[in-house]
Amino acid sequence: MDTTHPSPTAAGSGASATQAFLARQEGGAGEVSRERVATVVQAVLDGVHEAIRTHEVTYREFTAAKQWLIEVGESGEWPLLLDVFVEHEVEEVAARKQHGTKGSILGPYYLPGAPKLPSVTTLPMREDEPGTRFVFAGQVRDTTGRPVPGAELDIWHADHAGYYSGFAPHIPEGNLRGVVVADGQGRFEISTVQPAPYQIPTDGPTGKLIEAAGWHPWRPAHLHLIVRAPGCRPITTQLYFAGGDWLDSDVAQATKPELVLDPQPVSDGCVRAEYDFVLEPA
Ligand code: MBD
Ligand code: FE
Repeated sequence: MDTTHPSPTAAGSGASATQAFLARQEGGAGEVSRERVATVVQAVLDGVHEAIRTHEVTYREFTAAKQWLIEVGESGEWPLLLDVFVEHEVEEVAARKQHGTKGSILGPYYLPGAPKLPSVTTLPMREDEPGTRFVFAGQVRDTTGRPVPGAELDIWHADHAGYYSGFAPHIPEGNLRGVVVADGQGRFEISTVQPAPYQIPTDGPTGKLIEAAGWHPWRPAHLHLIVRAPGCRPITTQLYFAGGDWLDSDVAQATKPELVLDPQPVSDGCVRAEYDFVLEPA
């Protein structure tokens, strides 16, 4: 494991995720019925009460929890915390009714509006972008096996040190992000660099909780993708790397065996992996 690079700061990542979330305008649950609110919120409260009874939670602990929750909000880490510890369960429930390529969680670091790129392309990167050159190629098909021409692969990933552009001050805007438009046969070939595992920032409340509980703060190296095409249900997913650190102990519990790439060496230190996506009708 490479631990030589500096740890990302909470201010640089977790906090900016609140801005990104609010900018996407996903907020507002106005259409949820009273009955639904009462049922789900009561179930959540029942779980909290049960934990308090079972573990005889003290006033000291209750006060510490309040203090910590205030810090989560003030530091802007609600998206980070919820995506790390809760989103995987929401995704698995949604996946019960889905066909095609397996989904995974969106996470806190998606930025819409990345530039469109041709089907054979290199992701925007620094002139001296460090890391192993990595070519990711494949085809997008529908559930009947037909190619999906012009499918879009909205892709974003961390750099070789685990930092995301837009969420780490030293990375240029738009780095390692793009919307790749597949060709008439749904094919694509994306050149980039291999991402490193991601470490939850240790200096914010999410990191402090992880440390206080003695858990580890790591996600395995991954690519994020939203694959979309007209008439198809978009797939939000992630792809991982065979043999990589933390693959079997993702802090966000978002890995699936079907979502693991196995890049092979091709030429002068470059690796290549193929993956085909299957979209179901919308
Ligand atoms: C990430 O990069 C990520 O993908 C998730 C789900 C949570 C925190 C950081
Ligand atoms: Fe991520």
